[in-house]
Parts: sequence; structure tokens; C-alpha cells
Amino acid sequence: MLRRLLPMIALLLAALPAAAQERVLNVYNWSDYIDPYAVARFTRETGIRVRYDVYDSLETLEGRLSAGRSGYDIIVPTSEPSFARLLRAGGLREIDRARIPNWRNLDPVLMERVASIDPGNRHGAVYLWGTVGLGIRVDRVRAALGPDVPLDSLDILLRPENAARLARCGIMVMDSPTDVLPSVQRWLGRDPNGTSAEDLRAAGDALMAIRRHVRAIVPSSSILDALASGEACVALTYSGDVIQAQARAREANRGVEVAYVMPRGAQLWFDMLAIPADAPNPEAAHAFINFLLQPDVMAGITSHVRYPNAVPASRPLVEEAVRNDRSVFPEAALLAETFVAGTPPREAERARTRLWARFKAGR
Ligand code: N2P
Repeated sequence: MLRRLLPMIALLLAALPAAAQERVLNVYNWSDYIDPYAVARFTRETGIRVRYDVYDSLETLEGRLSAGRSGYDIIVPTSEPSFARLLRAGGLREIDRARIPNWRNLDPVLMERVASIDPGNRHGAVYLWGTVGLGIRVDRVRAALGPDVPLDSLDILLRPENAARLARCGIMVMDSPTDVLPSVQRWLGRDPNGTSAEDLRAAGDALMAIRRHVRAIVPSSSILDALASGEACVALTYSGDVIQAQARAREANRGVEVAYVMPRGAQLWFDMLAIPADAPNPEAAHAFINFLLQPDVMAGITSHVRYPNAVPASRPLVEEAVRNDRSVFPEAALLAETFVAGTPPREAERARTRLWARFKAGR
């Protein structure tokens, strides 16, 4: 019976539109945040085709996800505030560990750090992590601020007299209040997660004081490009993006030397692999997470994007130059001084958005 039916089933399948037969995984990830080879290998090994979209700020990600029905199977929100908010709103699917044997490769210490917002780590795995700091052109900064300028502080950008001297060579700030304001507040010596009117006024004043020296407030992906091309000599953005820009600038060999400044007391963040509650293909999402958590795959990703990952066994497989790069893997003493952002209440979020609009408009 079955034997007679088989050719008919094959015929029926052939008549279906291609999309219905194909297994597709819909990924929504940060830009410049994976090794393209890993995606190709996943498709080759599983037959699952990957549709891949990117975002370059948490504001964009949350905007896209908050309405529901995003159509994505995998998203990569930062633990706080975005992952925490989505989780609280019931927007994330519980991960079935039985389908992810490679979960055991995850660093228990890192996973513990995000367990406070996701007890038992039931909804996400740490993918990559990093800090917020400055990408600088060392020669330009030294020329403008003196050869002995300390390269471990946001003073370079946030002291108005410094910004004034650097304005001509190009100052940029990534367009994300969520990932900029905490660092500014910390630099002011205030609670980085403070959301009182006084906290916000102080942060707003600090930003307005340098505003006329800032050439552009643009998405983080544009900052990466501007650092690589030399168009920006000081830019506030994510650590690995700066180090990617450094690599690109070296390759272009046009005399642009970029370095990462990790400020003392930097913002530390963890980006999470998560599955939206209404993911169309949760099966494929589990397969993808399991695939990513292999040491060799993760090593390829870290080598490519220059962010540390959460799979310790990948470390010896990471390209040597990246493995030994202190900008990628900060020293423990520096890490000990970092802070992790919190999740501001909705009211404060609105005030932050207004402040940011003023900063962008410059008045
Ligand atoms: C990648 C941006 C890094 C993610 N381009 C920041 N959490």
C-alpha cells in the first residue's frame, strides 16, 4: 500500500510551491555579528535554508519585536534591557534543552550572570559579549590632545575641551540611548542605571555640552564603516565593532590605525540567543542554537567578529591574533570594574527617548 502511495506523495510534493517544502530558519541578528561561513555550513549540514535580517540597535530590535508576529525564529537581544523586557512580556519561547546537547558547552559563570533575569536560564543562551567604549584613531587623538593622553577614559570624548579639539577629525556617537546613556552617567560618577529626573538631566547636559562638536549620531553599523575608512577619529560604540574596523582599516592599508579604548568602569553586556514565542519554525531554531554552540563554530565566529563568546572550549581554536588581543578579551581586573545595564521602567524610557531626540536635533 505504502509503496503504491509513495510516487503519488512525491508528485503532490512536487506540485507544492517551493516555499512550503523548504525548511527555512528566519534569523534576526545584529549586523556584522556572525561568520558567514557558519551560516553556509549550517545549511549544508541540515538542509535548512537561512533567511537572515540584521539590526544595529536595541531600539530597532525592540520596535520590530514588540508588535509580535515578527516572523523570526532566532533573535539576539542584549540581556538587559531587551531580553529581560521580551521575557517579561511573554515574548520568548522556553528552550527545550533536550534538543540542544551542546548546551553543556556553555560557560556556567557567564550563564549565571544572566540567570538573575532568566531564572534557570530557560529562555536564552549567551552568544557573544563585549563592552561599550571608544574607537579612536590614535595618531589623531594624540595630535589633538597631547602624546600622553590617557587611553582608558571617556574623557577623550566627554570633556568639552577635548571634543572641541577633536571636532575637525570627526566625532561620532552610535544612535542608541539604551547603550549610550549608562556610560555617560557612569562617567559623571552617577548610578549608570539611575533614572531619576536628576540623573537624566545630568546625562543630557553632558551630551549637549559636546553636541556641536559631534559630526554624526548614526547607527552602529555606520560607525563601524566610518572608523574603518578613517572618517571618524573618535566614536562611541561597541568593542568588537571597533576591532573589526581596525582589521578592515589595516587591510585597506591607507594609513588608518584604529584602536579600542575600554574606559575604566565600562558598560559590559551579554547578547542572548533566544526564540520568539511565536517563531514559525522553533524546530530549526533549536537546531541552529545547537549548531552555534559547537566549539569550532564559535571559534570561527569570534575570530571573525572579534567578540568573546560563551563556549570556553572554543578559546584555543580562536585565531591566534584575536585570542591574544586584550581589546577582545579584557583583563580580569578591568572586567571587575565594569557594570551591566539595568531595565529602566517605561516612564524613564520615554524620558530617555525625549532626551535623545533633543541630543540628535542639537537643541
Ligand atoms: C554588532 C553589535 C554588537 C552588539 N555589530 C552589541 N550588543
